[in-house]
Amino acid sequence: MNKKIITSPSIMCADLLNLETSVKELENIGIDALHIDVIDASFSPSMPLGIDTIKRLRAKTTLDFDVHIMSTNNDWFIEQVLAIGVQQISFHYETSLHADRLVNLIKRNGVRAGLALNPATSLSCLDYLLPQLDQVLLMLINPGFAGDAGEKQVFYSEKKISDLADLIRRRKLATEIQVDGRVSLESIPQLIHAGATNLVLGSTSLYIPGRSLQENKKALDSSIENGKLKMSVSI
Ligand code: S6P
Ligand code: MG
Repeated sequence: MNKKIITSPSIMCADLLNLETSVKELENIGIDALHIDVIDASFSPSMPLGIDTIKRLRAKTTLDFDVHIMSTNNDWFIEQVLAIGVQQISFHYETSLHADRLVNLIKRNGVRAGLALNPATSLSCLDYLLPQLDQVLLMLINPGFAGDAGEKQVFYSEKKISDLADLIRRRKLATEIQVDGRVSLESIPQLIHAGATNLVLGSTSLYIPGRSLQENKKALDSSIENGKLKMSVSI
């Protein structure tokens, strides 16, 4: 199996004072979607991007917008980003009273729907919703704390990814597995081998400080190739 690995740079790791230029650079090096973190400061203590910034960015690029909502008020944020015109929305299971209803709302608007899970959240919450989801976003760090250098990827990342990949395979679904949080050049081969199909790229891959975006992209491509190789050898 040679499944495409989707690359989703996390825009909050780009130069926030020169967003338009940063997005043009990403267009030039070739990536699949912009991962846009919407954090409300209540879910976790940060707020990198506001709704109006995302709205203005929409006018500047045709790249797909892959929105990751980290909020205690999913209904409001989902309505806001639907109005902007985005291609995929993931929201957190942990803050959803009516997850099924929100998935239906997103899909009714012709947008791909994803459910995001905190590292410690069990996959059992997917029992009934999985067939309706376009992707499951597995957080590999505690969401919203990416700026904290002490925040490490959880040790059970690969186990959780491969458990989810098994579940998807057994149920004959095509759900993407997006991984987010310290998805580093070093860990990417193992994450792909475990079953990750969509990589959120931040300070440990595409935005490693002190190197150009082009240099990081080259290293990223080879890391992804290593992951695919690892996978084909073990089949
Ligand atoms: C915040 C958010 C993430 C980060 C990403 C950064 O938790 O959901 O998308 O932006 O984790 O990547 P890295 O490689 O710096 O951890
Ligand atoms: Mg994210």
